[in-house]
Amino acid sequence: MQDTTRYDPDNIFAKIMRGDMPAHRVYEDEHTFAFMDIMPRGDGHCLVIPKVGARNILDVTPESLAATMHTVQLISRAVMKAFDADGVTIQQFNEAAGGQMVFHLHFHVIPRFNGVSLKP
Ligand code: DGP
Repeated sequence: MQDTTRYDPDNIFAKIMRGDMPAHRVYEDEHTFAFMDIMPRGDGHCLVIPKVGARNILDVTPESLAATMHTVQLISRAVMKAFDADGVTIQQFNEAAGGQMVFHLHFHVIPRFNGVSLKP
């Protein structure tokens, strides 16, 4: 079940989704949205978010999570192809203690190249 009281509708990603803040959008469907990370840890670093107001993975319905993961797979394949990458890293953080900075559920999709480390 989703606890909407924990969700701040004025977080940055909600604003991007509403079009109130600019972003380099790369994909959108009925349930999900993807855009380029403003502080990329490597070439082609994208973020995938659900369109529902979910704070993080602790606070999302299985249906929204499934739709989001489907888009994560689609974007992973797309960036691998677009950047001719050797692999892809998927990252996801929950709550401040877990490394989360923006409190709208998001997945990092980062193309990876043999012998190249992620930027810090
Ligand atoms: P985290 O919550 O730890 O997964 O980090 C948030 C990520 O979101 C971080 O990689 C930088 C990115 N980010 C923060 N603010 C913006 C923004 O305004 N636009 C875009 N495109 N990305 C952002």
